[in-house]
Amino acid sequence: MTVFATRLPQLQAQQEALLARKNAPVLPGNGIFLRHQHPVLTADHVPLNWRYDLNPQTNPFLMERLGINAVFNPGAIELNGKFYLVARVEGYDRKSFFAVAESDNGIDGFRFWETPCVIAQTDNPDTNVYDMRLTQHEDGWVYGLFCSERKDPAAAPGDESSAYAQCGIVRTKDLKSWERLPDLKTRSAQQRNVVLHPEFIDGQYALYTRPQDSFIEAGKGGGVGFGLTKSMVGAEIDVETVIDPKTYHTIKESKNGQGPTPFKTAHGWLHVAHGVRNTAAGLRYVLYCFMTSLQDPTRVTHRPGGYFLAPEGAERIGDVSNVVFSNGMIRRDNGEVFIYYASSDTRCHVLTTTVDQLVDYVLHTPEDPLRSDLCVQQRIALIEGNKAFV
Ligand code: M1P
Repeated sequence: MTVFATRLPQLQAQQEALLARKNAPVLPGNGIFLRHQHPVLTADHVPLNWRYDLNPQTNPFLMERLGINAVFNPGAIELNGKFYLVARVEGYDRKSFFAVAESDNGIDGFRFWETPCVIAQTDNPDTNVYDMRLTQHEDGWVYGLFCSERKDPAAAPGDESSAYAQCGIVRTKDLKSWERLPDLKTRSAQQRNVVLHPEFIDGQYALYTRPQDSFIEAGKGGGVGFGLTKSMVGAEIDVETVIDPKTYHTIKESKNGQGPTPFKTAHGWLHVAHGVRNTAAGLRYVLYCFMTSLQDPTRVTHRPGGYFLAPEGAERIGDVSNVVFSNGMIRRDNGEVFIYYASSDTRCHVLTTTVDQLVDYVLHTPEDPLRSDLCVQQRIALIEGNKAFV
């Protein structure tokens, strides 16, 4: 038996077992959401024919010639009863691209479609694309807003690291053909984490932005911004207002950014975002929530203190360790909410919860009082209130 003939059934059996693996919630959870036992998508879920040359003549050792490093930061949408993730798939060459994976229940059984998404280029080709946010807009299109990264044209000679991030835009009706629109224009030096609001505001398209000074550092920028544009074809934001700023000695003291598309509740728009702080071990990314007013989406009405989700256990380790990041969330008609998140820029997971739980969490969790002595008072009030019950 040749090496090729021995290895192929092994690889196929291993992958089929992974794809068929059932997921289950980790009980009892924290009352806010349930984590699940297994990641929903990993590099090992990527079809073998995207990674291996399956011709025994040209690849007798069945080498993985175009390896996949990570699958993370997926956009998410439910369409016609199916669940779709548009994942960031990153090759060994560090370039990422988008690919759709489909599941019947949103919890397990995700399988990639036959080929990755083909995204047309603008006049200025993207070097790298990532972190697509999908928004089913009331204009009838599904928009995908993503980060388009290119080498910083102002980089000094010899500087091969400085990058320039802007917001790329595509739209689709079926997740199969993607119409590329011109990149978003804003007055900010760099843009990442741009998300389209699902409804018109004052007859215009509303976008959450994240203005920042340089590729990694938010600098004078940072915070979740908000701006309006008349059209998504040649989208341009003139006035960008920071509605949720980064804040000293909190989970978002270095930078923050809107996560998935927010969804509407009776009490306001419910947002999941990421907050970043710097530590001796590097940047730490966590998720947090906030709510904005239905009448004025630039007004934050509720800010539960602290993080909503932090990396735990095996989630803490990966390509960029100590990171959880989310840009995909599905609010189902039956009130369930699935939040997709990636851990350490390596793999994708799901959290399940409900609109009722998230609203209760956001409305009734106390705000960060921003000082230790006030945190002690907050905790003593909780202990005192509990005396009748313990
Ligand atoms: O490596 C962690 C994350 O870093 C970036 O997040 P931000 O835009 O807030 O700096 C993004 O590149 C994201 O993809 C990545 O997960």
